[in-house]
Amino acid sequence: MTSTSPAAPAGDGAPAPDAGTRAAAAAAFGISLEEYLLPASRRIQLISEDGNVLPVDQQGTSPGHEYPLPSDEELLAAYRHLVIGRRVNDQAYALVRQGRMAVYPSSHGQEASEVAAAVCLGEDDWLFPTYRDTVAVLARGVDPLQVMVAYQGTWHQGYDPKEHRVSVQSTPLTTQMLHAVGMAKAAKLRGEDVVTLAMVGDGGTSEGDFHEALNFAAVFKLPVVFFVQNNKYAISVPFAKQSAAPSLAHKAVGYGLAGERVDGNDLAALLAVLGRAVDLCREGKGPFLVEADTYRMQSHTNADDATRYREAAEVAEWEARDPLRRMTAYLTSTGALTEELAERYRQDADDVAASLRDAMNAEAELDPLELFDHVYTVQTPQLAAQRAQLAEELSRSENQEA
Ligand SMILES: Cc1ncc(C[n+]2csc(CCOP(=O)(O)OP(=O)(O)O)c2C)c(N)n1
Ligand SMILES: [Mg+2]
Repeated sequence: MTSTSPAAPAGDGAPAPDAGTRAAAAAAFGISLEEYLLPASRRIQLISEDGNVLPVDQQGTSPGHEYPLPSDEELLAAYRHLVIGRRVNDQAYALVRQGRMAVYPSSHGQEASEVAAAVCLGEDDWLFPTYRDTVAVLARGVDPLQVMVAYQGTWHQGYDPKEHRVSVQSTPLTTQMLHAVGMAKAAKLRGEDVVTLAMVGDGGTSEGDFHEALNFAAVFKLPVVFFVQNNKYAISVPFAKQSAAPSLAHKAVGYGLAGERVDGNDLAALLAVLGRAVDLCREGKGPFLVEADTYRMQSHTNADDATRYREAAEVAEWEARDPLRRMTAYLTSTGALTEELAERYRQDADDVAASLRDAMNAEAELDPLELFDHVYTVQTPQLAAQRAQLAEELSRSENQEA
């Protein structure tokens, strides 16, 4: 991702004091610190809902908040992950209905936000996803089978966080934001060039951890991008009951970090905004808060029934803003997405879905005693007794079957 920062205004040639700070970033953009910290007055959107580039005066940009359109090449690479993500979500829903997976938090409608969060990072950067963000984890290159193991109800996450620099998908809300801050602080102390990106939902911004993470990151000028997917619901709680702030991106200024709001269903705008946020963090001008304006099209998980707390008309309104259809229309219109390429991506998505199906349909060989294995380095007497009791019960039932 190339930096979109304009060159610093011509000066006397002397380096600005504390050149890595947010004040230096504001000066380089030719705007005040407050203008740098506050989001642009409207959310950033580059591509219309029917797949056309918006006229510049409708993109929501303002001086210092300008975002060039990413190249077709960048968009195509990310688009492939959108196609796979949509297919994986459908497959996971089927597997839950068949009793092969315990649960799946839907990503349908949020794929552009999820994919952009993963692809805006460099190889050495770290992603901190939530339970919702499977598509982001996949876009980071983690093996789909390893990702899905967690939703089968096994005790482990399935993938090695260090291999792909992707933390475990956090279910306790917002804890991952503090982990991302801690990782960034450690990297800074070691002099390593690492940016961390923490994903969080609109509901998660009401947790105390959100406050602590933003404050600590801003005070210590850490290279962290906080990425809020405002999908308008926290299970059944609508956004109107979550926050009275003008936007979640506005929460940044109070902590002294920069915020921006972006159309969370516009892949191009997301890549531009998140890409710039990552670049600025890398230059020492972070941290950064980005709010994606998106929508959870399906229920919270398969265990939830969204028709009990929201209207079909609202869902239909968001259907028209679908991120996948929008990018298909745009890339087809530029000629970048040929029918042949589209077919290849569909085939890639079908292959991932088929391998998931095969793996999940195989009867897992589970050892119930494994439950006790990795809880303590030295097992407590109580656990040892419980393990012995279970072992005895299992051998009794095996003898009865024999
Ligand atoms: C600390 C904590 N409190 C409560 C929960 C229960 N819980 C699970 S998901 C959820 C809603 C989260 O909504 P949001 O942050 O908007 O994320 P979304 O599910 O919409 O992606 C809640 C309250 C939890 N997992 N962790
Ligand atoms: Mg939400």
